[in-house]
Amino acid sequence: MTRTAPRICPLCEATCGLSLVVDTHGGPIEEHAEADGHLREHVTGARGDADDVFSHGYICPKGASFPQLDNDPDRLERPLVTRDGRFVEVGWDEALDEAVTRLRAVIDTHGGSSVGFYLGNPSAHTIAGTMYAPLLARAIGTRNVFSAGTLDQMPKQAASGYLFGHAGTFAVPDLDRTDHLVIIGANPVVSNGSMATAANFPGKLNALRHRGGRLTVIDPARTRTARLADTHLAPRPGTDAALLAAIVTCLFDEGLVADDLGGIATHVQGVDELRREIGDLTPERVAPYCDVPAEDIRGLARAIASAPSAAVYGRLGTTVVEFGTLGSWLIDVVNVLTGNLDRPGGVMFPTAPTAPAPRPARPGRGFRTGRWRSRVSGHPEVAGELPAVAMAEEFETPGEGQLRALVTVAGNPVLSAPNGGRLAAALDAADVVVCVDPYLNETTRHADVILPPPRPSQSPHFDAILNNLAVRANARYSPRVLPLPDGRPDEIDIVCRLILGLSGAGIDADTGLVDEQVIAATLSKEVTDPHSSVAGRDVETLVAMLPDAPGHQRRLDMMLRLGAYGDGFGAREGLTFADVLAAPHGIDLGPMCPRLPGVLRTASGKVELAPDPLIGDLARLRAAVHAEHATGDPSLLLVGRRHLRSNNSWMHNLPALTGGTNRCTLQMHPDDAARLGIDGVATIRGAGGSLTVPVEITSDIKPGVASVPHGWGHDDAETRLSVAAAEPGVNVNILNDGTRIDPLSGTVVLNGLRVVVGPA
Ligand SMILES: Nc1nc2c(c(=O)[nH]1)N[C@H]1C(S)=C(S)[C@@H](COP(=O)(O)OP(=O)(O)OC[C@H]3O[C@@H](n4cnc5c(=O)[nH]c(N)nc54)[C@H](O)[C@@H]3O)O[C@H]1N2
Ligand SMILES: Nc1nc2c(c(=O)[nH]1)N[C@H]1C(S)=C(S)[C@@H](COP(=O)(O)OP(=O)(O)OC[C@H]3O[C@@H](n4cnc5c(=O)[nH]c(N)nc54)[C@H](O)[C@@H]3O)O[C@H]1N2
Ligand code: SF4
Ligand SMILES: [Mo]
Repeated sequence: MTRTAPRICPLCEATCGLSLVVDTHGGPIEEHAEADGHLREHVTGARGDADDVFSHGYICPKGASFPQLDNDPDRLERPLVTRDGRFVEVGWDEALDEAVTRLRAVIDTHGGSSVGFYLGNPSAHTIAGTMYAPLLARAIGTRNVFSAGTLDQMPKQAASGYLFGHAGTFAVPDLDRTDHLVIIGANPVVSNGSMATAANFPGKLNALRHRGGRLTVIDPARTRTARLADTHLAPRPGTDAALLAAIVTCLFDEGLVADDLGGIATHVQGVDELRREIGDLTPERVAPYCDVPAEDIRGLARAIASAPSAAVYGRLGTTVVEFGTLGSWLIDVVNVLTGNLDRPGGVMFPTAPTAPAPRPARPGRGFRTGRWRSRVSGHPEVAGELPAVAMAEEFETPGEGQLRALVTVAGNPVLSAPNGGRLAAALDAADVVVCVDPYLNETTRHADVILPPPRPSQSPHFDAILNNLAVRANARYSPRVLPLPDGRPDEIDIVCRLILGLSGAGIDADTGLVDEQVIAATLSKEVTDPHSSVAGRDVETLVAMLPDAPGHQRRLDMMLRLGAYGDGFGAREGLTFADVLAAPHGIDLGPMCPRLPGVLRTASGKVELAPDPLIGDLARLRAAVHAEHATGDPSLLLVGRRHLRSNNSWMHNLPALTGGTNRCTLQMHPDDAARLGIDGVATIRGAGGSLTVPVEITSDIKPGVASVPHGWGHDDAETRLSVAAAEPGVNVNILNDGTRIDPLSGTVVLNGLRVVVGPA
């Protein structure tokens, strides 16, 4: 017998609705279940949910592999702790108690900041990661907070912070209505989009073409996305900030700046200063550096300016690069100057149903970095985080404030970050490492305690973060599809019990206490805000209106009711959590709407187009543009790539996703291969180390560029990834010594790194 159940896919930012097929006879899946006396139901299939209001049935190979992920025999079911240098399975109370006692001991002796906290990518896709993990960092009491953000989007956060006043306020391309989409350094046909939550990105690109719109792709590789483009420009990696600066100078010089900035000029300041400061970075000046003809840059500037609407969108090719924050800033500068900020078809600010309801415009405190600094290299804090690549040195370097312990939630920095070997050694030497993670992998194998979350099917789901990036507002909640076995904490419970343990309440305290504190604090603030829908009301009365339900649902109800579409706790018609729960395929809340000026929190209350730190960093860009470029340089510039059947470092263990074209190879142009005498296998050397990799020769890669995917290198015998180990690949991040950082965001350079390639 089978039944089906809707479940939002947690495997990428597209948040597709899946329809899971559940075998209700129970499965022989793994021995533990039998030992526990559970004959469990299990998930046997996943289809796209045709009724899902956001994804309308779309699914990709990763989503289709949900059952294999859920049933993966290598997934940890019980906590592991080290005893005499080996991992042993223990019960939940013992593992949690050990984690808390050992972390407490470090905190009591050396202070909260001696414990580091690393939050990895999948945390953006879980309730535990979005609504609870930040509270765990606070309970530890540490300023040594790290995340995959400084391997990814932090430059975009910093740029958005300077432009709009808050590092979480993002302008997202209005994919469904734009007339000209310009994609820079992203491959959404494969990645399914990032920092722009849209299900069926490939379908949206096709729809753009069908309605007569234009697609421009800027990428040194002719990716699957580039193949759909009307125009494909292939710049030298790392040079996009210069190319964008040249578009800006061209807009100014050719009088292409939109009248009244498309109607938002009163909300923008700094246009004249920008024009002055961007100066000589003209298309002709940057063309040799970018290796893109000046006429192509001018042509693009004109095309963006003349389109009825246009949206410039950048991702990893524009962030994990030397000028990541400058590039992210200039993307939105082009959007502003061409009149495309905050208008349909341009880039707009989404309104998530759980975000606080929009308030009237008011100047904010603005965005600044460096409220504290990393101890060893003095990196400034950015959006509350220090660079992930600084973790190893913070462990290695003795002295006051040295890192002695680490808590990770959903991260694999030993593979995903440069310096993996150094970090691994540091973790082995640490007093204690606690990982909340379902796998014994390259990072968690250095832990003292591993606390595995249950299967995705046993976890509820709500996208509290990704809704802030959605091209169409929606509210969707997935309850657990399979029940949790007795005594098995879910990830919310695991994180809450760590919080309660560290805060002194004890690991056995009611986990709902964590939520009640957040609820009380949030509502106490709301009732004193004259612009809140609950201004002046009594907190206890409001709390009493929340459902008698698990803590996360009570919080979601509060957030929804206070949000833009909420009922204001009965003050108006609107959403409650009960409405969302009653709509298993979700509630569509419509397209993005204009949000200026209310969304701004800069000190001026305007979009600040020429912030000092960015203007200041132009000197570094100018120096790179003007530097002499040696001809005949034997080195190549390394870039990354993604594959439809890969997900960073952690899905190579699913048979359905491995093999075929999903291989860890070095892709390079035939001219380079001939010049360097390479055939079959190559050796790559970078500042951090060297690797031997199979080569794929393809004219889809620009000459002078080498493309190698990340997340491979599963050859550590101490891990438990039996499928991945059979085809381990190599860890490309070994090549990177992690010393090149975008100074404004603390983000390490992963794309555009110089490497030397030769025959193996
Ligand atoms: N299937 C799959 N989907 C994923 C992931 C995955 O691993 N697999 N990972 C998820 C994650 S964590 C993220 S952050 C997103 C990333 O989403 P994307 O950014 O869309 O993914 P990438 O494939 O890294 O695309 C980056 C592109 O930038 C190009 N590039 C590299 N350097 C430069 C440069 O200097 N300039 C320009 N213009 N282009 C450059 C590369 O050739 C590549 O095509 O994908 C998410 N989705
Ligand atoms: N060279 C190079 N390096 C890169 C990139 C690149 O393009 N090139 N991309 C970078 C990017 S964009 C990113 S986002 C980072 C990713 O960096 P990380 O987030 O550090 O690494 P992931 O590979 O995503 O590993 C995710 C971890 O989460 C665990 N996990 C999976 N599901 C869950 C869950 O539900 N709960 C918990 N608690 N754990 C879970 C997995 O077992 C795994 O250990 O890598 C970066 N590294
Ligand atoms: S695109 Fe694929 S991985 Fe991403 S949410 Fe949809 S089904 Fe899941
Ligand atoms: Mo990412």
